Amino acid sequence: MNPSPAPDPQPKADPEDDLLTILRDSPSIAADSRRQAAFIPGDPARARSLRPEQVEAFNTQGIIGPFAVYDASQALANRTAFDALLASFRAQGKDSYAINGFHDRCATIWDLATNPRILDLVEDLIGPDIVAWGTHFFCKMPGDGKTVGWHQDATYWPLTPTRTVTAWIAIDDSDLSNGGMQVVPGSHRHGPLPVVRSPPETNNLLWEQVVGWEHLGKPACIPLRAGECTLHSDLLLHGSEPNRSQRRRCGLTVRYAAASVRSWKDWNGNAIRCRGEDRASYWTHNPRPADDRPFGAPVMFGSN
Ligand SMILES: O=C(O)CCC(=O)C(=O)O
Repeated sequence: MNPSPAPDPQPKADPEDDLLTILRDSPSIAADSRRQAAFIPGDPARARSLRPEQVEAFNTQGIIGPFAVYDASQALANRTAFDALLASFRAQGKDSYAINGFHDRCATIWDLATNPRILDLVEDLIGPDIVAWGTHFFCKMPGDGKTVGWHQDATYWPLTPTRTVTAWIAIDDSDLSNGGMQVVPGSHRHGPLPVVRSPPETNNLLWEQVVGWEHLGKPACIPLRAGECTLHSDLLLHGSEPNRSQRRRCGLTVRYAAASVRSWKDWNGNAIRCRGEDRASYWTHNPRPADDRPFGAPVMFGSN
């Protein structure tokens, strides 16, 4: 009997085709028809605090910084205040990521979120009408094994259009060796990217990450001294590794949106109207709390 003819060799897979197939077939919560998800560039011609080329850099890279916001003694005061907040959360049995959405109850956080220097920078990127709708300390303790999987913030936020800029304000010095945030510059221009579940062993603080992120560009980390901040787009791909050092790495993220942004899930309820106008009075305004009351349930807006 004649042996059956050998099957034609499979055409060699093109890695780019593979990536496109993976992207196309992945379960995704990234694309949502309710979200107008396209990067909205800042206007370099209208920049007042940033130089026009810094606005251009934000438009092309999706992140700019570092910016020195607090001097050494103010940075120390920020850290001391955060240490006290963390101690009270830990006394309630909570972990170092639990301080999420407490700007309505903690003057320390409210003051950080309304820092005029940061608002000046943000204004040049999203315009003069600014609300801060979320705040979250990402605090990696020494030796903390948690990662933050590669993600785009906008995926997790029921907000449209994608016009939120995050200030990542360093409470501690932050760099690659203590799990500093990494970004893929330019990735904000890909629009929403599909995500897949992360296996448990990745110890991902989020539960999933962007598929094929490693094909989208080379990761970069902007080292920050305590008191400095970066500003990043809600479509920028970013994440972080475990803290393999003995140095704590804490940063406060403040989410600033143009007041014209809308939510389809009532995420307008815990904001600070920071600057300019909110003509429709859409965003609630939390006035400055008298002191720090780090108690009660977290408002889990934007836990990523
Ligand atoms: O601080 C980190 O490691 C991640 C921060 C982050 O995911 C964010 O700013 O959205």
